[in-house]
Order: sequence, then structure tokens, then C-alpha cells
Amino acid sequence: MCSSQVSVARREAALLVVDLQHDFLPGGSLAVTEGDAIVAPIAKLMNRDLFGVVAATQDWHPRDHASFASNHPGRRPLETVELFGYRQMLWPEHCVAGSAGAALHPGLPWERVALVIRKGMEREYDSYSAFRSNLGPDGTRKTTGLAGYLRERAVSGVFLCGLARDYCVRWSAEDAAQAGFRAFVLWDLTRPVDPGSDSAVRDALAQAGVAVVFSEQLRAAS
Ligand code: VGL
Ligand code: ZN
Repeated sequence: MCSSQVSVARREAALLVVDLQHDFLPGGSLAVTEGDAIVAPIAKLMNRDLFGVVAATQDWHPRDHASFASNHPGRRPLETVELFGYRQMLWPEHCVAGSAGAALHPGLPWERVALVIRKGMEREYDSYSAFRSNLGPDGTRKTTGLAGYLRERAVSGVFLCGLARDYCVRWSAEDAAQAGFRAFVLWDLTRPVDPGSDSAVRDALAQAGVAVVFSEQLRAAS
């Protein structure tokens, strides 16, 4: 593990807490192994006051969402299908808007969060990234407005944590870098859906210009 320190200039730094919802935690419909292990450390980080902006995402799907295997007769979760010309992973029903499984985990200090972006609200658009949807039927990805929000708040660096490392955290980090932010994945504050994905995720993040760091490296810039 790298022990060098990462300085966080509070005014310009945002923390993005991705999808800390019951359905992605043990007992939930799309449970990520050890997802609960990151809740307390993320709460601690949110309380350290290192970041000028703390934002979060909340996966928020209609019951007829195209990403649910239940809406594709004969298909099962974790199979992929061709959808609008791209490959879509099918998931168990999760984070149905307004359901208990979609609720944000109560163990986090949500009063510190300035903005919660809900994503995946339209039937035909999945949205792993906090910044824009996956490809939709018209071949485009729709922006959520998050990049504009962060720019107007004069943010230059985005630190990401939450679930899942190999889907929503990865895609959000790649888009953060592509939108021109310095992007940092807080590796120890994420967990993957697929534990075999770690080296591929690290490669993809490096390729996208995203830094992988550990929360113990963070310190306030002097
Ligand atoms: C996620 C799969 C489906 C995630 C959301 O939060 O990583 N993964 N929807
Ligand atoms: Zn989802």
C-alpha cells in the first residue's frame, strides 16, 4: 500500500458518496459482499470536514426498469442482454423508487450532504455514473447536471467512495476525470459486486487518469 499523503484543498474538493443504500448492503436484493464494512469509515470521513462539498448518489429505479431481469421474460440476473445496441447487465430488482431498499443508509451523516443525485429514474436508461446515464435508445448518454453543479461550486478535485467499486464508483470516477476534474477513488472505502474485477478496475481507472488512493493518505492541505 502506498503511504504517501494526498493533500486535500478543502475549498476545491468534493466527496461523492455513491449509492450507500440498503439494497447494495448485506440483506439487500443486490448485496455487495462486505458493503457494510465501509459505512462507519465513510461516516468518519464525512465528519472530518475535509471537503468543501459533500454530494451523494441514490440509485432510484421505476419498477419496470430495463435493467431488471424481471422485465426480460426468461432472463435471469447477471445475464447480459443486447439493449438498444449495447450490452446491458441484468440485475435483480433493486432500489425501486420509494422502497425501503432504496433508502440511504441511516448510519451516515446525511445532514452534511449538500446534494443527492438520483439516477436511473427513466425506464430505458440505466445510470451507473453519477454524471450521466448509460446509453439509451437514442444512442446518447443523458447528463445529470452534476459536473455543472461542481464547476459552479469551484470544485476541481472529486474523491469517490461507496458502492459498487466495479460499477457505479468506477463509471462515476471515469466520468469525473473525463469532465475535467482530478478524480480519486478511495479504494478502501469501496467494495465490488465481482471480487474478481479488481485488477481490471484498477487498469481501467489508471487508463482514465483516475488516481487510486487510500483514506489513510488524506490530509488537509496546509
Ligand atoms: C449499481 C448495478 C446496478 C451500483 C447500481 O451502485 O454500482 N450496480 N445499479
Ligand atoms: Zn441500479
